[in-house]
Amino acid sequence: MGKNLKTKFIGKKIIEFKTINSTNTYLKEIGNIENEGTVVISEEQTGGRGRLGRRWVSSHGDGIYMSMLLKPKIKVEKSPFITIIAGASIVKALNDFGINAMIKWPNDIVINGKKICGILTELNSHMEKINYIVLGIGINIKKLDFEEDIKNMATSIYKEGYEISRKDLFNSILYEFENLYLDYIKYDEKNEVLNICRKYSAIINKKVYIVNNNKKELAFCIDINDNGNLLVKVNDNIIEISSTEVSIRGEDCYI
Ligand code: BT5
Repeated sequence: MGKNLKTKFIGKKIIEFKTINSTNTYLKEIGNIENEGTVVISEEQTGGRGRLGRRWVSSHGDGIYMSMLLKPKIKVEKSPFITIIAGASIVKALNDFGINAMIKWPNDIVINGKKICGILTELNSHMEKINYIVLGIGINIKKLDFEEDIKNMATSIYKEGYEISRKDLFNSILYEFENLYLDYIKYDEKNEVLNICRKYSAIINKKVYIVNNNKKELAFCIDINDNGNLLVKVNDNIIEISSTEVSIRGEDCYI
């Protein structure tokens, strides 16, 4: 990994594993001593993690399991947008390879309504200062069989009829991410990210369930606003939903 990478600093150092519990957990342990841009990648994860203590199935050789270290000099409250930037860069990279992928706001990428990718952003901060952010990305590339509990909602790029080299996709995601990330942290520029998120949204103009702490509410998705938050209509009220800690589900399917 890393050959032909066109980035300025992301992936200049890549730490590769055959197996590891979780690339996010590992990078969090060394986050203070490594430079911004360091990437950890593994062939498999034995304890891959999703959000809120959920798991991420990461079987050997079937996908990309990677984490990158970021040290942006921005306010803590501006950090959730980094997940949105990651989603935009992944969906752009995939579509540029001719893969018809969409974003299920805020952190899933789907093909034909099923999840192929999840993003887990973890923050280490002290008072109002960000020490570092670990941005974890898991992508199903070749996996054909999924366990019973996720069979109906999970798929892979290959299973949906596309072929792509793991290395090309990795390089392209890092490149797209770096450009959009630098625009955001240097100039607070979000337009391109928002345009990508709107263009490839799997939920705008659709009815979905908003799931939060076991509460499930049917809502109509109107737009993603300039903060990267979702605007929905529930019983004639327009509500803004922040990207932290909610899940979205389709009316009668995953999305
Ligand atoms: C996520 O959480 O989607 C974030 C996944 C992040 C994984 C990367 S891999 C590299 C880095 N190191 C880590 O340890 N993690 C990151 P969430 O939105 O909570 O979704 C988790 C849910 O997705 C699970 O509860 C399952 O229902 C489903 N799921 C688990 N494994 C999956 C898979 N391989 N493909 C599709 N869906 C899966």
